[in-house]
Amino acid sequence: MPIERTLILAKADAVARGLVGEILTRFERRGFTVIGLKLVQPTSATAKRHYAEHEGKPFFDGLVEYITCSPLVAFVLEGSDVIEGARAVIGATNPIKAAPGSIRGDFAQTIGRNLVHGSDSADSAAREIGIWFDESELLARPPALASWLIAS
Ligand code: D4T
Repeated sequence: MPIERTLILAKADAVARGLVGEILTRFERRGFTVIGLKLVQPTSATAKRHYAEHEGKPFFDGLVEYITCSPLVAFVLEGSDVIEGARAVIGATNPIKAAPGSIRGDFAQTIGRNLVHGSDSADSAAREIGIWFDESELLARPPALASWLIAS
């Protein structure tokens, strides 16, 4: 079980609907640790960089408009297999197919307003964390405390 980091975005609709606390709680209850957190108004350039793999697709412009329309909350989670684990907490990309009990399955309806982003691989996580955070903004828990928390 590797200790990993992943980038989570609680997007514009999560902030507007007052769901940021609920979303953070879901990850914390699962045992993942928040090591960086900020409220950000994304620029179009940042949004395009984040979603670069989707450039040219029919939904790209709407996606950029959605995540730049108001502030979002970006955070970095650390924990055992957190990349896959956080994706499970978030649920399927299309909320209508997301399992009840997941964030999207409980709070979202449409793919164009799916509330949360979570990195989908170690490479994506490293790239995306670098877009939204400076390394100096990430405050890892000391390893002894991290293992004590997981063991409890
Ligand atoms: P994000 O990036 O929001 O966590 O979503 P996923 O990682 O779960 O899914 P993704 O990269 O395939 O899609 C990115 C983003 O684009 C929106 N989208 C996607 C859309 O509006 N229409 C579509 O047909 C697809 C495939 C939703 C998520």
